[in-house]
Amino acid sequence: MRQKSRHAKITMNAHPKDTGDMSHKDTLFQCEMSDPGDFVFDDRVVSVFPDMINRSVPGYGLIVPMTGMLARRYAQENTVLYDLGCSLGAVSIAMRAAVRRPGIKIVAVDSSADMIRRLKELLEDDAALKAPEIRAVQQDITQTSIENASVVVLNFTLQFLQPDQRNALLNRIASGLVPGGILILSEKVRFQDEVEQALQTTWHHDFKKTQGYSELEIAQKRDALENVMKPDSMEQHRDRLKSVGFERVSPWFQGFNFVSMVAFRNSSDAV
Ligand code: GEK
Repeated sequence: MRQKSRHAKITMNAHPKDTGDMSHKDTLFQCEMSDPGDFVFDDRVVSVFPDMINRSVPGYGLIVPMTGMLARRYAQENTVLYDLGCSLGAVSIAMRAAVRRPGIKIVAVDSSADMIRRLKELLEDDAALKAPEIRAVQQDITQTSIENASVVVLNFTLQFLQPDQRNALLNRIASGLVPGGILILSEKVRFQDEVEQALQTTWHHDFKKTQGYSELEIAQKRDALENVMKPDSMEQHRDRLKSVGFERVSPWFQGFNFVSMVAFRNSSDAV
């Protein structure tokens, strides 16, 4: 059943005021390092996270509020909305602002203790918007039980799981969705065609340069992410989603090598 009430205003600011005031400019990879090490979501990253993700992921500032808008359409009364790999809760906050259904619960999960600690502080400070409650949980999403879900969001998180863990998570998400429920999956993708891969990577680096990152910062961040973030191709995403029972996969956004898609259990739910 679709909502008939008038639409809530959907903010285009991916991190509304509640995450903005403590966020600093990302300068983590500015100094030359002999070995940048593996990227970790620790306190240093938390303090610059909104700036970092907005300047690194083309379209992030659009994807977050549009995820709220999609959640508004597909959220069902007395169900749970999951934000898996929530970081500072931008998607949860966008869903809370957009969704108008009775009995909704929002569960925001992240394995980083620093992220969850900061998210809890932000939610406590946030006196104006209390309902529905956002439950912030520190947990590895491979362990999260997904039950009675109408909307599950993986916003740039699946890519951080070991490739052999991705199928099992998507399987559990598919099983935990109520009829008519959806998965919103946003990922950095790689391209099977080498020329396309080179082209999109160049354009992404150009984007980062327009955002003020230097060649050194781009190179050092790329090295730090190399072992921890392993993007799949669109073909792999489609095949894996189909194999766990999502009949329809509808991409709705692409900004260079960053893609967002909606996956439906039943094609008939899509219209
Ligand atoms: C946003 N969705 O702002 N279990 C739980 N969390 C994890 C795991 C795991 N196994 N692996 C990584 N993470 C957010 C942005 S950021 C994307 C997501 C990025 C968490 C990790 O701690 C981090 O907070 C998040 O996934 C990825 O819309 O930084 O490119």
